[in-house]
Amino acid sequence: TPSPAAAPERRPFSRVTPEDLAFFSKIIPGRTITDPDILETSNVDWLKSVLLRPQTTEDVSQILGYCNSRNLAVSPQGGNTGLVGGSVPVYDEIILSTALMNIVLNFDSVSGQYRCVFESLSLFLEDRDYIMPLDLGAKGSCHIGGNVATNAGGLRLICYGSLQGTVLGLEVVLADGRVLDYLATLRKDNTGYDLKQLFIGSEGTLGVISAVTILCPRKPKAVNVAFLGWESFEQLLQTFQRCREDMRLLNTHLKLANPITDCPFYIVIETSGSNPTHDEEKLHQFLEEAMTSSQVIDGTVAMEEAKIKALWSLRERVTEALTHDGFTYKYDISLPVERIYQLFTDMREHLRDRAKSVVGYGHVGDGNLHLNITSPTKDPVLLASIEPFVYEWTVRFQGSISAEHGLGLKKRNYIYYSKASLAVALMGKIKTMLDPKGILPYKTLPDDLQ
Ligand code: FAD
Ligand code: 2HG
Ligand code: ZN
Repeated sequence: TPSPAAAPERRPFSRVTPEDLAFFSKIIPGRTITDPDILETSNVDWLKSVLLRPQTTEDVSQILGYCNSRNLAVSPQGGNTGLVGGSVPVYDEIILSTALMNIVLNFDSVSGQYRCVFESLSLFLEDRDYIMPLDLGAKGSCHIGGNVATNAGGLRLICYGSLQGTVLGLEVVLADGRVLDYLATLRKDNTGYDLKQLFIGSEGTLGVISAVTILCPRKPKAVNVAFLGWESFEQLLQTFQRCREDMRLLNTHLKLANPITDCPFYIVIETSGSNPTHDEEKLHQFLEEAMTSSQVIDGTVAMEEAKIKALWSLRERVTEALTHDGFTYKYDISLPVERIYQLFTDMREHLRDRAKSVVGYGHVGDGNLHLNITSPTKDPVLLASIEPFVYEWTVRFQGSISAEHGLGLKKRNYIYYSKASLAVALMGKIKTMLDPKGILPYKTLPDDLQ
């Protein structure tokens, strides 16, 4: 039997013909790309596909309508920053990229409608004194459609909640090309089932998100960032958690210096508010208490933008630092917060010296551990020691095997660790209803439901 992580078998989709290419070139002239050098940037390993870059919803609708009638498989792609192999073709699926769908459609003081590259959207909002309710280390490359398709969590979730709450409406092109206009701007709207929730986190398997209405907070007048270090996880848990190994990697691989004394655990806390003097006073009071009562070893505070960015880099660039170790096995685990560190120590003990590094970091406020295990190259023996150990451990403590990255290609067959059979079967029915020919294949749902 093939391992659950192995690629699924290619399904009997049509192959792209010169006539298909001629059709695409007619709809999106100059944006139907077969040049292997350009394809390589979107496509990672496979040079057998075609890359389509629609600009409008109508373009996407025509492309999907055509692919559905021709039985051509499609892989939607945003910024290609996802970490579970969701955005790249498994075989010869057509890559439908949202890179050129980069406009702000509408903006008012409550919400805005966008199809956008994340960074341009963030800058647009900041110019108007608003911010995105979501922030993440991939902000330079990811797209808002990709963020919604993965229900990305990120660094502000504890403050503004998840996209399931801040997304007010969506426009989705269904697999057969029909356009579902669900672009509400209302805070409250209980007319029928909330269909948009089906698409938030659907990872490109139910349709292509072509526009989003999102509730954006005002830009805070005061932002303070504190970077603190602790001796023990229990002490840190009085506030929150992070781990030493990633600091060593940041120092050696990215030359990012630790601004405080070396500690076993670190945490970055950002506060935002409307009154700089008042906020600063409150933060200092909190820090004083933390220094005395929860035995913070050392800490530093930033109020000016450059230092705030520098402190956040220590957190946001761990993923990048890890790539310098060679190959990384990545796990994105949700757990009751007091268990987070135990999974890390149990894994380290379980693996002994088989891994190069076992690194634990994440979003302690959300009970989300990013457990990353590196090795110089891909190592099937190491992988067999990690899995299913990590999933079984997670289930034993009522956790989830994907907190915020989704299942994509890599984790699709592990869904049963976190969801009951009936729930997965219902997901399969929804998939069949929205994509009856299965032209958005291979991802998120297990092979038996593809
Ligand atoms: P892609 O990677 O291109 O696609 C991701 C999935 O969504 C694929 O399955 C794809 O088919 C589908 N998709 C993309 N666009 C659409 C669309 N318009 N309609 C339908 N389906 C679509 N994730 C977090 O949750 N929190 C973090 O803090 C975080 N930090 C990160 C830091 C770094 C350095 C990196 C590299 C990644 C990080 N991620 C994080 C993971 C990743 O950035 C997010 O999952 C992000 O939301 C993906 O957006 P994208 O545009 O790159 O999508
Ligand atoms: C983060 O929080 C991202 O930095 C990426 O979700 C986590 O690389 C990872 O494991
Ligand atoms: Zn994360």
